[in-house]
Amino acid sequence: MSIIQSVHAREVLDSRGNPTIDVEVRLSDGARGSAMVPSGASTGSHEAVELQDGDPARYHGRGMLRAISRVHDVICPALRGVSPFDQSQVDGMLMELDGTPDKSRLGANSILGTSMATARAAAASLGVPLYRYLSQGSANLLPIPMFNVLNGGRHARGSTDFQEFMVVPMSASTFAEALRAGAEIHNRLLRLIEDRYMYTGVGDEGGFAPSLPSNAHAVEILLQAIQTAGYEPGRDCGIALDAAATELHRRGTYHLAREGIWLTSEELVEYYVDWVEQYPIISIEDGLSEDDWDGWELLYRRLGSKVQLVGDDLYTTNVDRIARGVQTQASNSVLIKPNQIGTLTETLEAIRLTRQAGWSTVMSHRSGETEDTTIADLSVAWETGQIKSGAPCRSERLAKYNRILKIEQEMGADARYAGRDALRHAAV
Ligand code: 2PG
Ligand code: MG
Repeated sequence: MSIIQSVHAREVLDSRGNPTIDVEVRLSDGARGSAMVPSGASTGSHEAVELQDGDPARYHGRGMLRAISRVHDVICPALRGVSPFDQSQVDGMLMELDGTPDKSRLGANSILGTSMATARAAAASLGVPLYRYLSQGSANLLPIPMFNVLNGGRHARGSTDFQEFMVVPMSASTFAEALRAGAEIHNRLLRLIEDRYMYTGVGDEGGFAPSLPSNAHAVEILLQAIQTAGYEPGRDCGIALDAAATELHRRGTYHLAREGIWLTSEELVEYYVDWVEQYPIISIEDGLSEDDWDGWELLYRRLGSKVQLVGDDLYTTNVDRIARGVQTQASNSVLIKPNQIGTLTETLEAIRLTRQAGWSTVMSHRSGETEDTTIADLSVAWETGQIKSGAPCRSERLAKYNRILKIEQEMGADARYAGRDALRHAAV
């Protein structure tokens, strides 16, 4: 059986032009696997740590040389000779080598890069695609995509307070059709924004970022784009929000700067209730901030029976935090970001726990991305049912959607598309 021969890391740049790490694992049979790690902007404070150099003379402190030396000096010698086919053993060794609860010694970036590259090398050694390797050939469910066509918050300063306005094609019967709907709507939205605001710049995730008079204007213009593209809002397409409310939270209240208002948790929950009554909103992510557990419980009581409520900063893909959410009924869905926790094994544990609770899962990219497509294969292998990877615009976003397109074609008649069924917590 083939064994790990070497682990090598290099510094590359992500979609914001910031350094990130690219790890390559080589096996004794000549097979190789490599993976690049993404990076967030609206990061939750409970996330595993991305190790950066902190040297202001290089990339303003964001260099990856320390993370690279952790791979070469600590990880590579320890993994040499280990089987790449036992992912949980490899990940367990990485966690032990790190020895901290937040992966701050080796860095979640060094660890995740190695974890993903190991899986890729193992799949390459067996000559199978990653999704098939990770599911032992059993997975055939393709996720429903959430396209972030309007960007705000930290991903597009000067645009909306809420970070993401996503369109979710619900009536499509294949992933390819859903992607077409997303692209057509994105294109119509471009025309509408051009006509009205003469501004067509995009944010970090490829969605437009006009300076709109209010947050509600974003929903209104999106509804119009859905209609002019020939789809019916609420029937064909729903709207999903990521408020990223941790970023709006200051001294116990939420600041909506666009509207010049400060809201308590209770008032913000009523704000959402109002929107859900007016608009076809099927999913709200991070409606409240990362430690506002009481606010989350209230939101769940008010909207949990008709809207998917997704915890991102709240859970940070961490089983302890998800367990607390399940116990207190804080939401009904979890956003899954491998780099928030640091290994593939822990990511899968988070998915399993979420599913056991009867909740839904959404696989997610980060705002700082690369051409790496691992999350596309993970969403299929682990049947997350949903994925968000930004707008159907900019290649680091499309790389993931295009990868799922190819997987759908490769599966042929065996492919099942999650579609509306994935949105079981949304009254659609
Ligand atoms: C989010 C993500 C991805 P970031 O908040 O869900 O869209 O953003 O990577 O900046 O945390
Ligand atoms: Mg989020």
